[in-house]
Amino acid sequence: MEKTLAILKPDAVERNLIGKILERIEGKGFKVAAMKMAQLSQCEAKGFYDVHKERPFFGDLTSYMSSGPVVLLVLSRDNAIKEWRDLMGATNPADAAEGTIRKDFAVNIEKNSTHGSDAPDTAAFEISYFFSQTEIVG
Ligand code: IDP
Ligand code: MG
Repeated sequence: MEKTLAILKPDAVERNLIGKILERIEGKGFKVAAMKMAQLSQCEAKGFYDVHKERPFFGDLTSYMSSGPVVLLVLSRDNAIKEWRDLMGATNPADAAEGTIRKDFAVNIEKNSTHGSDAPDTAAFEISYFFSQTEIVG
C-alpha cells in the first residue's frame, strides 16, 4: 500500500467540510493511517511549501495556510498519490473535472480546500514533516 499526505485546508475546515471530504476519501477506498488537527505557524507553512519559495504567491499561500486550523492526514491505498490527486482535481477549481473535490468545494486557485503530495519523494518528506512513525498505523 502506498501512502500520501493530505491536508484539509483552512477554507474547508472553516466551512465545516471535514465530514463531507472524509466521506469521499473513505468512499474511494483510502484508509486513514493518521489524522490530526493543527494550526500551522507561518514558519511551519513556509517549511512545508519550501519548493514554492520563489513563486509570487508564496507569501499569500503561507499566510493563508496558517490562517486557521487544518486537518492533516496520511492516506493509504494502492496508487494513493495519484488516486488522491485525481480525487482532488486540478489546482484551479475553474479547471477541475466534474465530481472532484476542488470542483465541488474550492473557493479559488489559492483556497482550494485540499492538498495532496505529488510524487513518492515529496510524499515521504511531507508525511515526515507532520507525523512521527509511531503516529502512523498500518
Ligand atoms: P497543488 O496543490 O495542486 O499541488 P501547487 O502548484 O503545488 O498545486 O501549489 C500549491 C498551492 O499553492 C495550491 O494548492 C494553491 O493553494 C496555491 N497556488 C498555486 N498556484 C497559485 C496561484 O497561481 N495563485 C495563488 N495560489 C496558488
Ligand atoms: Mg503541489
